Amino acid sequence: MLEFIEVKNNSAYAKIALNGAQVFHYERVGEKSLLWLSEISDFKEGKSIRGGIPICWPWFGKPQDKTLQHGFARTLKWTHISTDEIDSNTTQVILKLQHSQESLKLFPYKFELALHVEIGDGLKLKLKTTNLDTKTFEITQALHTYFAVSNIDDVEISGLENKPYLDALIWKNEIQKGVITFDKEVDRVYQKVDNKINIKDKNTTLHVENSGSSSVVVWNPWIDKCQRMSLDKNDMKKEAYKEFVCVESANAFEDFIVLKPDESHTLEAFIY
Ligand code: TA6
Repeated sequence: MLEFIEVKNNSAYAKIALNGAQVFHYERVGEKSLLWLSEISDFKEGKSIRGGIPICWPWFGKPQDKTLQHGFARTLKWTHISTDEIDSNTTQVILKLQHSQESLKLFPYKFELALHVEIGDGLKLKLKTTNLDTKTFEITQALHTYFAVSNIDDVEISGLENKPYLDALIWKNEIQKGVITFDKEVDRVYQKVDNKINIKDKNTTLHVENSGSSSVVVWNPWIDKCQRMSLDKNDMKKEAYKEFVCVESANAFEDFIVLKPDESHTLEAFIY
């Protein structure tokens, strides 16, 4: 079992694994968790939990290296820095990760990552990257959020109408026409997004507001890919595609971030 931080306050109950600084449970009082979590996910060091909010860093979607396609931040153990009540309804947890012999082999730069998680009526994540090196580096990144849904057939995502996106299934640039619904595999990187995204489920609508990011990734594996992943990774059931949709706050592909020595960048997602 992984070491994790538990937070319970007047507004919500959350759990954050030190492995990958991964928020994997967030439920507001009287509700179920907003985050989907695979019933058969592994909970072991060095592997990302299937569900919650994996942190993709220092790259997102590096196609040539499938095992590390979303970087290494989500599989390394972070340090718990602090847990503080910032008001009667909100708790802030801070975790950090710095370069190591292991990371330097994969990403040859000194860095500090700090994740601030605010747990209250909403869930806010701030991922701050600081360049501690003497050389400039660039990153892509994503807060790869798995939202629990009643049934993917009933889900409708709005706020991305008319936005350009890269269809990662066919590597083709398209423009979003109307709201997004699901009747097949969807794997899209929307660009130039600076507005609220709405995730409408049967009886509820969630909102995601980002800052320090202009990419939003929308993903559902649908039947065939879910089956392949279930067999290949054995961390989610074949029918899991019905239970979640990923709406990821990102800086992906052409929305990469360049940091000179001592510069920082913060990617923020607010879910409510
Ligand atoms: O964000 C969408 C995506 O890049 C999909 O293509 C799929 O690979 C998903 O991430 C999950 O990737 P993972 O490495 O966590 O299995």
